[in-house]
Amino acid sequence: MKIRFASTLTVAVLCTLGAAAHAQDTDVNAEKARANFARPVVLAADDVRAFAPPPAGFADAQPGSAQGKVEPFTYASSVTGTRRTAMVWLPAGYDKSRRYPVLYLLHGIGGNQDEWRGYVRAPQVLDNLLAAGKIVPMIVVMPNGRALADDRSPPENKVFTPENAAGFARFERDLLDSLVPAVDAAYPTLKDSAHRAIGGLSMGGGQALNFGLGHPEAFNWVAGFSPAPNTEAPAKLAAEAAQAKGKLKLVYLSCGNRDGLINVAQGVHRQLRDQGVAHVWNVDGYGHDRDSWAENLYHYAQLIFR
Ligand code: FER
Repeated sequence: MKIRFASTLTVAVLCTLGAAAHAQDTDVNAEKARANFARPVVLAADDVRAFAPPPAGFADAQPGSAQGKVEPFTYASSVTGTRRTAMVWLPAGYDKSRRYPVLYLLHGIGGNQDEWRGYVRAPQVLDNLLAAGKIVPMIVVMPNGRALADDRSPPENKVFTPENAAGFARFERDLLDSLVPAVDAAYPTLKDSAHRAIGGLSMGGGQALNFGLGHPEAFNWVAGFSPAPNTEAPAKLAAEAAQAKGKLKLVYLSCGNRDGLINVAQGVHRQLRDQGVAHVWNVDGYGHDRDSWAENLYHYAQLIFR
């Protein structure tokens, strides 16, 4: 009896530790997600805009802006054993004899490699910025961040499931071991961490913070836009960021002040602040939607690779 109790306790403790480390994998369901989105927003004095809003039309195709090219890129994933597809934006004037820094943009829980392109209109934002001379010419990779053999966007009733969320956690190794090396082999990239940035929206914001701050040897520019509850514990992320201080060039955090998930970003911001890690903290007036993500891409893209 005693032994049995002890082993049950051990199992319980191990399970608890496991759940804490991977809360995002095991603890996901639609009811919980609804409750998270419905949380009341409580704003502090420093939860304010860091930038003036972009000019009207910044995310629309403009007659004066040369367009980059968006193409599919497939690579072999060591995580899923399948070939997976990312979308790649190549800047207007792309020249294979030059070398470019690379920004990786990660999508949300229901999205795929088309979300940044189609829903957020990232190519239009980037085309306009480049035409205005406001960004460094760069290559932008928009992967599928759901590292599952079937990585299609799930039907609505399967979005908030442990299986779908687990694919987002598994993407860490896919990104580091398969995608980044494949991109660096196929495109004329600058292959050091000072020339590699990561950013993501919502579930992808959590991934970008988790993977980026955990791997300063891979990414020196890190952004979470409206990061979701898959975000690791803020104290852990801030400690990683503090440790990476010499390498990290920018930590960028944003959220809308009408987004029920803002407590996630606020938690990370406050830990970064309290642990003395300089960062951008931009709270705009939007909800959990493309308006916030397009604007924050506009701001973040101008700051990287400088
Ligand atoms: C949750 C609420 C939202 C959650 C994830 C999300 C993992 C992600 C939203 C998105 O990517 O848009 O409780 O749990």
